[in-house]
Amino acid sequence: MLRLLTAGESHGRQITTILDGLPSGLRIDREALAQGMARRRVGYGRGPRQGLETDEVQVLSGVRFGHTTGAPVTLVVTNNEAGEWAQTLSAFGDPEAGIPQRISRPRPGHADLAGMFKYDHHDARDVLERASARESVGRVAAGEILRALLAALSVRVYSHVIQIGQAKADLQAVPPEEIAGRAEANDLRCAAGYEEMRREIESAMADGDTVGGVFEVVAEGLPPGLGSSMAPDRRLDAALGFALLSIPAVKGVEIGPALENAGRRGSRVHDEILPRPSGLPRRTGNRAGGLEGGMTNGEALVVRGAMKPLSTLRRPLRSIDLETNLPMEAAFERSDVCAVPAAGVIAEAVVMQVLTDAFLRAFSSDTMKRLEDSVGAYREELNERMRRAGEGGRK
Ligand code: EPS
Repeated sequence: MLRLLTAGESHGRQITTILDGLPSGLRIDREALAQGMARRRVGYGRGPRQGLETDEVQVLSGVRFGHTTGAPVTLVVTNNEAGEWAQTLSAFGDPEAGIPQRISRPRPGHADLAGMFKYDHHDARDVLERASARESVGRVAAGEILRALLAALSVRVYSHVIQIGQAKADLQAVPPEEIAGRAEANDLRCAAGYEEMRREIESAMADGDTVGGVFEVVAEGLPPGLGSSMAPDRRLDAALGFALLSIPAVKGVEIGPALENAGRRGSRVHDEILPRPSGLPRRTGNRAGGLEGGMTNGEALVVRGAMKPLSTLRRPLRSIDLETNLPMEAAFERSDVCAVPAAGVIAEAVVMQVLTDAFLRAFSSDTMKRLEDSVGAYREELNERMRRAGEGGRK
């Protein structure tokens, strides 16, 4: 229903995003868009690049006087350093003219080696410019537009970091309603365990190393029934897995506490269903992470992503030079020590893409007004059903 395409090199002139399939009449707030972009640059342990970029989004099509028209939306984020890279990444320039040395020593863990083989490149630059997580700036820009759409449907999406290296957030003492606010207030985007996580980054930094971690994305206010159990490719779990694994360096996805659930008995995992005097039934917990049978179940959606440590190391690992086949240290360029906080923000964007798509499949609408009305009517239908059931039970 929703189509999204990004283009642009990490150090090229710009990252361009085209988002197609949005209903008309969605209000886009320029200030909210800018604030959303700023959240991705936050993060202790990020490299110098984040201080150089402002990530200002230019909206070049599909929005008129602050509202979507129904046409494809084009979003452009320019790179502030593009001038310095103009010759290196020139479309038609002379390849010998003052261009830095070719990168022929692939970094273990990066796309360099497989990409150079696959595309027959002799300079890893031709691979890494697109493998770079800079691309995610475009998806976050699109995500901020989708955040407005979901907010109009009473859905709120946030994220927080739950682990960096060996340091895990102990959330036992944190009231769930405080998690988002706490995460927003620090540069690791975590709701607990800040000092321990920061020490993990400092220690990796001191060693010329990198560190990964785990983030959690939460979506509240979803009605039951988004996604489907009727066909494997319509399961929302599958779409979420695909989306999260499309973020560079994300190697694992968990729906709710799935790994912990795998080691428990069913009676200790499944959230019992209890009646409420009005409205949808109450659940005794949310160990399902808000998904049952490939569909939202009306509880908060909780998905986690595990990010491997970044593969550009200041103290490089062993590699080879692909031009000579001799052992060499891997190439190094300035890089980040930890990007887990940013990955959480990117994950919000891709989750919002999946959720918007699921809404549009269930309530296909050309205008925001019709979409809001249809979703509202569906929510009302469910409440009415439970009210009638309650009347039947009391007879
Ligand atoms: C990245 C390497 C770094 C990061 C970059 C992703 O860039 P550079 O090599 O230019 O310093 O800063 O992330 C971003 C630019 C961004 O906006 O997130 C990589 O190799 O993936």
